[in-house]
Amino acid sequence: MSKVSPTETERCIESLLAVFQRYAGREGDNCKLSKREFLAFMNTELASFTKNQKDPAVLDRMMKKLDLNSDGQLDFQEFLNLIGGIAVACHDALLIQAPNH
Ligand SMILES: [Ca+2]
Repeated sequence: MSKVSPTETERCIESLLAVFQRYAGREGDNCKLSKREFLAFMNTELASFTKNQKDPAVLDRMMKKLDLNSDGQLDFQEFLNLIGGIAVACHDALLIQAPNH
């Protein structure tokens, strides 16, 4: 009997969970991203974004803004706010490129 294969959306969610766990599991609390884990994530997974940032304090400010409960770490909800924000920015950029759609 073959298992029902996951949908595209389910695979996206699984991927986000897997990526979060991979970076959060590097040190300390494996359910939260420390500052170093956040920087590793940004510089590896979102390198196309980070390499265009001339100001090294940008990531510091992002981390502070994302850390809603100010515990110095990003939990999965806070991480999803980052992903959601980037997804919205990408979506907006697509709308600017194709104003008739
Ligand atoms: Ca936090």
